[in-house]
Amino acid sequence: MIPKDHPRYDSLMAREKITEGVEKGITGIMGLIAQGRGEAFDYLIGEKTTQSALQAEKTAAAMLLLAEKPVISVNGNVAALVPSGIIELGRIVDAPLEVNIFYRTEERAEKITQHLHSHGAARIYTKRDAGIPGINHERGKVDSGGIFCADVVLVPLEDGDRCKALVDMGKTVITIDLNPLSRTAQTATLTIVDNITRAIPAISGFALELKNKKQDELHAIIREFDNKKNLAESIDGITAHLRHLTQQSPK
Ligand code: PTJ
Repeated sequence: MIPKDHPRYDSLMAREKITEGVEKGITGIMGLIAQGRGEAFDYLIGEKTTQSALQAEKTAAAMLLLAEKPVISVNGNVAALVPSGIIELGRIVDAPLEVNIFYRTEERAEKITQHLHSHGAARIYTKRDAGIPGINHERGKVDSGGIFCADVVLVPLEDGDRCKALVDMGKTVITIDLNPLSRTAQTATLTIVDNITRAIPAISGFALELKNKKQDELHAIIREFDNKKNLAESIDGITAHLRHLTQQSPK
């Protein structure tokens, strides 16, 4: 049992959820490595949502609200870390979920689907009857009624090839990735450099705030956002945080 006042409570809880996910057969073993990499970047960021991430989260909410056919892609790490959060976000922006995993086994895909249903998910795309052009591995197979025909796709903790292929299909691709240098972060239409455990509730919060705004206002938020500039600010944020830490450390 991790005490709530432990200075790294959130990070340790995330570890527990991921290891529990592996034990239940929801999260792949590679998910542990991905989590470790994410943790390292979160440490560099300062384990908090930065101003640039908040800007990206608000823009993501506007994009999802304006979408005609938004879909949220769920993999083994996402299902373990934020099952209720993505279901709630899907409900607010009217986006069904689609289970799409990189290290695919039918058994794990089915367990993730059941896990999401047990948390209250209503609509989950599970068919794999369409292919993303240019992606030959398992993750290229998607639901013809889901990701394949979506106009806006939220793909957190994604692999670079598929992110690029979805952008090449003309979709608006939103990703959440703690590593601002990853291929996914660099190729998505909109990159949120934040921990998914903080990003999903933040996007939901903005979506609730923006839900009743006029479409023009939502378009203006998207127009004003520059992903390249925001990514550069995220990298600058890491440098500034490290400088702050070195200035604080005893000489
Ligand atoms: O369940 P599967 O088979 O689809 O596999 C999922 C993983 C995540 C294992 C798979 O997609 C993978 O190997 O991903 P990568 O290539 O390791 O990329 C994951 C990215 O997500 C890395 O850049 C990490 O820094 C980042 N990341 C990891 N944990 C978090 C994160 N970003 C935000 N929040 C996190 N908690």
